[in-house]
Amino acid sequence: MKNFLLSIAIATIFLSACTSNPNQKTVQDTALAKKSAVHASSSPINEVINTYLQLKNALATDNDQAAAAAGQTLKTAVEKITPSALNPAQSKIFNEIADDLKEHGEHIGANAGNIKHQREHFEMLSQEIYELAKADGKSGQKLYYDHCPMYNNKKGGNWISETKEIKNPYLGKEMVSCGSIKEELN
Ligand SMILES: [Cu+2]
Repeated sequence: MKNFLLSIAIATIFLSACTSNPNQKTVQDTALAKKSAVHASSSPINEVINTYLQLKNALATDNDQAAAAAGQTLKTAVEKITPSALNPAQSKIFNEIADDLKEHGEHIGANAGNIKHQREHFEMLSQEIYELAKADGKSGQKLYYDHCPMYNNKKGGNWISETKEIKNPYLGKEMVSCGSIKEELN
């Protein structure tokens, strides 16, 4: 009973933290649009990460078509990587997750019209991109590891972002500013 009451209290805190304000959102959207330009980079790992960021931004605006296109691009970007060209830390992680990255890219690419399923793959993909981004520590690109407490019936979900502002790829326009920064990378 005590635990039950505690979880209600926690849920209430999350709910109030995530209440969307339509007026505020418009101002935020404009500010975010100006800041969302993704850094260009020559590193093959960065190409994968930047494609992931495009996918994340598509999901944050509920754009399943753009998400599908980014998913396909991500798969292609992963296929282009030669593991031997990476540094040892990167290539170890890459070899472990390459097949999963391609699978998630493929499923997201094939599921325009089913954004719920795209987001399921995105949640798993985000964990792998997090590990890859950590192994890519010298890229110089500032990234944020964000957390949404509400996704998937409050099991929560994480994602990587290039902006300090929260743009929630799981809840989209409904509650785009819901979430918090867990960790800053690079
Ligand atoms: Cu699938």
